[in-house]
Amino acid sequence: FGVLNFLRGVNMNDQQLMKRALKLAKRALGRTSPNPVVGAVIVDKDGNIVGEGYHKKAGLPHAEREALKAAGEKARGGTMYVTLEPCCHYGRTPPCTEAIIAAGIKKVVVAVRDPNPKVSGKGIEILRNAGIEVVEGVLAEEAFYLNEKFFKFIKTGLPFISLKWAMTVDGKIATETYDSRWVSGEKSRSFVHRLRNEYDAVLVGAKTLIIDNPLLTCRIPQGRNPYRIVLSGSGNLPEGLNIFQLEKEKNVLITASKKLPKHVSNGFGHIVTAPLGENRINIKEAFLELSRLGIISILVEGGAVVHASLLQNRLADKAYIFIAPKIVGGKNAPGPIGDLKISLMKDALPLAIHKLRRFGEDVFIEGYFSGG
Ligand code: AOF
Ligand code: ZN
Repeated sequence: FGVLNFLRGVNMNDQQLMKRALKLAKRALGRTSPNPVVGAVIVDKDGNIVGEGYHKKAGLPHAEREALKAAGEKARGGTMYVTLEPCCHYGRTPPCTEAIIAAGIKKVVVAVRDPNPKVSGKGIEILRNAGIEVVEGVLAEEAFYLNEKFFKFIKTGLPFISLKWAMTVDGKIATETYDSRWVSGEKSRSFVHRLRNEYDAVLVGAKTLIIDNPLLTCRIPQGRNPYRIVLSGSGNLPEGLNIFQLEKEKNVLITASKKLPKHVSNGFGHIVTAPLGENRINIKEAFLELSRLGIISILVEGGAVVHASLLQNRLADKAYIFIAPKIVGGKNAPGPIGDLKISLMKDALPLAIHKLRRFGEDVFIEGYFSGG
């Protein structure tokens, strides 16, 4: 995922129009999986916006077709700004390149190439061969990060995995008695709900599920609940958990057990039985299965053992870290990451910091792991 820099020589107008297309795409964040979010804007030869559109859901028309439909005849001779290279294949929907050519679009400005091997440069080539001018790389970096989940998934078949934790400045996610309500402040916690709205699934380990008994829902206006994935090797979960009160279809259990207690098999709409590897669940195999449900991104909300095994298996891509200006101390108070079998500092896993900001009193870090 190297940093993209195609921005030289791009005029402001192109950037502003692409920004508008990105904004349209963002409306559907968390709604289009396993497809990307895409936005498109069409301007006529005088630069007036004549059509806009975005991709709303997998199986529905692509952004380009939505914008073309909105523009109608006014698209002829115009320029399309689109956040992802137009597709040229028959998927659930027909190729956008055909629609763009048929509509008489003269120029297409693309933010990033589509990493989908069925497209990947071929869409642009088809447009050029049809005599359409194509400009690439306008706001490429923004467009890449907007679809980072899709980029990872389409290249690897694995979901994009983010670890999220809140800790005190002395690195504790709870006190010695495992009290953790709350480490971070209100603003941090409401940001987590925005993340839940954009990720296909939230995942927790059995221990966290039992101790915290969380709902794992998205509580913002117009939000939608992600799938709730529980990782439990034994499948031995108590009755009466809060998630059992919620929509069963969205509860997913990953387990190694083939014999589950009745209340557990009844409590989950989907059960992924993963093979045991080195007396731990083979998480990677289980994750590959999740694309069946359209899950291409997972927000992992603890605990320490789950975080550690995802890091050890090189499955984690990103971290969202909230640091609260509080100290609780305690030799036995838990930290965010379990054992990684690292004894020397030189073997520490690096985190590339991408964003730093504050939520109220808290400090917030967004960073990437390498090799994810
Ligand atoms: C989208 N929305 O606006 C664009 C996409 O199965 P299909 O026909 O929906 O095709 C999905 C692929 O189309 C997707 O993986 C990506 O490569 C390409 N572009 N997809 O869902 C869009 N422009
Ligand atoms: Zn398309």
